[in-house]
Amino acid sequence: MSEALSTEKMLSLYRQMTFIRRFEEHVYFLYLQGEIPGTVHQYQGQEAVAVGICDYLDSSDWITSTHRPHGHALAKGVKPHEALAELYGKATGCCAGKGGSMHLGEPAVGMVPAIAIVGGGNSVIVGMGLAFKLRQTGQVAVCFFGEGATNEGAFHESLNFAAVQHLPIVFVCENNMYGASTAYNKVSLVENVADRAHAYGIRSEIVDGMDVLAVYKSGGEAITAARKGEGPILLECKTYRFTGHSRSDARGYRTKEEENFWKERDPIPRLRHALITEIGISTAIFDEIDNEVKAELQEATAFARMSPDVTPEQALEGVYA
Ligand SMILES: Cc1ncc(C[n+]2csc(CCOP(=O)(O)OP(=O)(O)O)c2C)c(N)n1
Repeated sequence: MSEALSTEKMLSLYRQMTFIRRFEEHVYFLYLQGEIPGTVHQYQGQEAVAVGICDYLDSSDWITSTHRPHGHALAKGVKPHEALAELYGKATGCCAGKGGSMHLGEPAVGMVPAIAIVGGGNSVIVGMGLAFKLRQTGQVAVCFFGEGATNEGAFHESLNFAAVQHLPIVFVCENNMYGASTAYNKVSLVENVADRAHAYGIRSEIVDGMDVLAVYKSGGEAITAARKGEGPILLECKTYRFTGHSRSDARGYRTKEEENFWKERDPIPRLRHALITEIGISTAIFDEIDNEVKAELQEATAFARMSPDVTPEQALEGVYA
């Protein structure tokens, strides 16, 4: 366990991961109840990545996200009740009910509404990084993407452009091993995404994405370096999604043994265990966190349910052509 982090900070990371886990479980329940329309791509298992990275960012820094954005949004500071209202398609949602799950985001907290086109955020991030560099604001741009995006042209073009321009960008690949049902090792002979960075002359690192303290440490170093003009940097966080890709995924492309292997590395019990055994945190603290999270989710659900639907007139607001 990292000795540099305060107990307070570690408990905060634990709370954030727990919140995202419970939020996702609750969203799945609401989705099965038919309360949330469309489909959802869930983040259970990957919480350490969003939390470890976003906790280090300033509110003026920006992120881009993917079709799997709930964890990124909550970690970057989108308010849970506005995120949930967005999933319901309500007018009080963070995108006024027009984005839904796959376009969750909130410019006010530094998150471009998520882009569901695989590799889409990789293109947008270079424009953002270039603007930060030209304006000399000291802001950093973080691009979250899956390993599936690394065979898109946009991934390569954006890495190259960001590299030659020395942009303040951290590319965070969440390698959960599968792009939908396709295993990464079936579509790439390069074992690690991190190795691909060398082709563009930039730094990269492989990080244990199931360990929030490791992500926080490596993410913090990368963000600090990017802020000093030493970007871009690529982090490959090795992680696993505990659920299927989206709805109706029976997960026939992976074995129970493999799933169990990764569940044993679940970042939440892992940090909890370390806090209890190495710092002596009482289990009562975790019960307290669980109760607070549950209450916050109940309030958010009540808010979303009571919120008004988007009217036909509102649906036309923000349409430019
Ligand atoms: C350009 C493009 N091609 C295909 C899709 C359909 N699609 C949505 S998610 C996905 C898999 C993406 O895998 P990865 O990037 O590894 O992210 P993960 O789902 O593992 O988080 C695919 C193929 C898409 N949205 N965009």
